[in-house]
Amino acid sequence: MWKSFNAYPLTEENLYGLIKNTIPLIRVPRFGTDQEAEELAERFLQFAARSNSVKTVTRMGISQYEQGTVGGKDNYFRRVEGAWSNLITVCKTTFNPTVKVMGILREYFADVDILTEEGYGRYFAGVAKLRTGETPVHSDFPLLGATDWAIAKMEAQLSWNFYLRIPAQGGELRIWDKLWQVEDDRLLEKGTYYHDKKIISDIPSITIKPVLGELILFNSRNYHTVLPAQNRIAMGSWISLMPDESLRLWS
Ligand SMILES: O=C(O)CCC(=O)C(=O)O
Ligand SMILES: [Fe+2]
Repeated sequence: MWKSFNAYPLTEENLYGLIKNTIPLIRVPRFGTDQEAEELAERFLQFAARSNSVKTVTRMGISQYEQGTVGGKDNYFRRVEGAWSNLITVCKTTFNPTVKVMGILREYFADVDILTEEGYGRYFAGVAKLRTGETPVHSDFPLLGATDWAIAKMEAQLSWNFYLRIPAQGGELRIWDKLWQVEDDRLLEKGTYYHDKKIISDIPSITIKPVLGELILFNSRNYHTVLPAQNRIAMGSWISLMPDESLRLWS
């Protein structure tokens, strides 16, 4: 349960607040300048135009859910190095947000790195997403769908998002004060990781309009959604707290 429905600044105490779910989110203003955000967005769009695009979310990078849980472990790890090389190309003239996030986290945690999978190597971390339309209510804490992956050992999962383009209308991030529980999956929409809206009826929430260039961190086990928007661009990954108190990033 959250102690208040406000955004908090980045401090060690507040990072633990996210992990323990006593606060809803952390905002880091000007993680990148407007110019850096715009340049990353431009370069991502040039790139995304050449890659596979789906209807509501155009992605650059791979995700453990899409390419892994759905596509298979070999399929995911076969694509990891290619995804890293694309990310590095896009970030060449600005900075690599994944590396910068790890740098910030190292001020508070001794051991922060990219997650690795035994027998496969490192994961990818840092998916850029162009959204149009609405993102349905969901929770990102894939213990059940990933029992034979290193992520299944995690104790908590945070999400970081760096906002590269924010439309004037819509695109708010809404988070409910409710952590996913195993029994919730009776309300999972078939073949997706989205939950029926019933799961959050009567649950209090916080709604934040992201600001260009800022970084937002939240506990992705809480149900959340992105309200309808056109051409909203963000880049992010997961941060898992592992049993040895290390933080590991992956997408
Ligand atoms: O883009 C956002 O504001 C949040 C997207 C999301 O669903 C997540 O980070 O898990
Ligand atoms: Fe999410």
